[in-house]
Amino acid sequence: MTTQCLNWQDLESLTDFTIDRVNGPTNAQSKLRLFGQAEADVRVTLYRDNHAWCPYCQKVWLWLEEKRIPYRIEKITMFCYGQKEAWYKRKVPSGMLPALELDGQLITESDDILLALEQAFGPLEWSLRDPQVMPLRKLERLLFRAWCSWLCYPARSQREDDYHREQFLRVVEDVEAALSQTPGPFFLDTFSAADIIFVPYVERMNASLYYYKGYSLREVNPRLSDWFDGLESRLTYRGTQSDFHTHVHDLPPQMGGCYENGTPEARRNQQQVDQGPWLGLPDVRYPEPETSRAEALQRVLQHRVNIIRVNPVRDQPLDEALRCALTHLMTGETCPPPKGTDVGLRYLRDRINVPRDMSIYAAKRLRASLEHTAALVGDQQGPAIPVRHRRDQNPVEFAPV
Ligand SMILES: N[C@@H](CCC(=O)N[C@@H](CS)C(=O)NCC(=O)O)C(=O)O
Repeated sequence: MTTQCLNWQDLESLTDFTIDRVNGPTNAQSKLRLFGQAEADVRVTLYRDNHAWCPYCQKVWLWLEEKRIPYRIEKITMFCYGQKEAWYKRKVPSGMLPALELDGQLITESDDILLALEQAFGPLEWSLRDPQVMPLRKLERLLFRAWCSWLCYPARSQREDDYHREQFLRVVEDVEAALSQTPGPFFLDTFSAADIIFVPYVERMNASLYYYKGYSLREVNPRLSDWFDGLESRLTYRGTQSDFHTHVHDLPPQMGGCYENGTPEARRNQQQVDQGPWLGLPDVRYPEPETSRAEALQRVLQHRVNIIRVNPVRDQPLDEALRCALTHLMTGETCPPPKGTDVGLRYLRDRINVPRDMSIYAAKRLRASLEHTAALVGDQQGPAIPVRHRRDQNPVEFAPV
């Protein structure tokens, strides 16, 4: 059914989504985490990247959340999407992330940070230096290198691509064997620092190989599949979890390039990740929460002035088009947007970031409504997502208004 789109006030009345960012579940928007303790108990400040793209930051972030250590969060701009804050460069001249202050002492390098945190607060089940964890850390580095060799260099022939694929799959077999040493889904008897070491890059491998190489890590490896399911049973992980669309477009500038192999599977996967349908992608398996649409709406309402200002279409037509998409999101009713706004709706569809902006299902629902609404007036895609930098994502454009 075609209908008139709702106004902003009507839309506001359709969401009461709220979470406790200080004491509630892990989420990317928090600036302070207390876990029920007093602010005076905070001994830690984590400096992490504004968009939650940095894998090393995710490692420390997840560790602090699992241990429920009270901490403050300062968000820093990465070189690939904007200018590094001068005050941060005075603190950390290289500008590298993450960094952490513990009782006023600055620590850089994610593994050193975790070791210092272990010393202050005790290990997350097993220390990084535990003889059971050390070989797993080595295995993670082997997997990382095999992934880079396959993804981050252009293959001169199909044979060369196949060779790197086989090398990677050999290490994956070792990972499967390591995971099968315990009856549960995790590397050791319970979720621990050993899993945290693997989380950031295995999440990025799952996304990037699906998209650029047509290889579905999570679907074809039973132990890794169980491992992902085990991670997703934890609210801590869900709060840091990204999605395929975000990763496949944040990795190229960070890795210095990601190279596709042109297989029919890769082409099909690229089409789905970029243009939907987003539900059903193997980037998430836990059931969709009832609040996903209300969450997406609440997040757009919070930033709508900037969302409209930075859009290539802008102003009144985009304002109306966005309300059409949000009406579809919340009511399921089709609202044709003004002519020529398909580009603007797709521009936004391509720039929703998980978990920076919202959680994974909220983003899938919002992308679907933006695409559904755009398709009513045209098939023009938005400007291509840059691959050498992501200055289209400069956070200064989203400073609070
Ligand atoms: N070995 C370091 C690596 C950290 C690292 O490479 N950080 C990157 C982001 S993933 C960085 O901060 N680069 C500077 C920037 O992109 O602004 C660690 O484990 O902490």
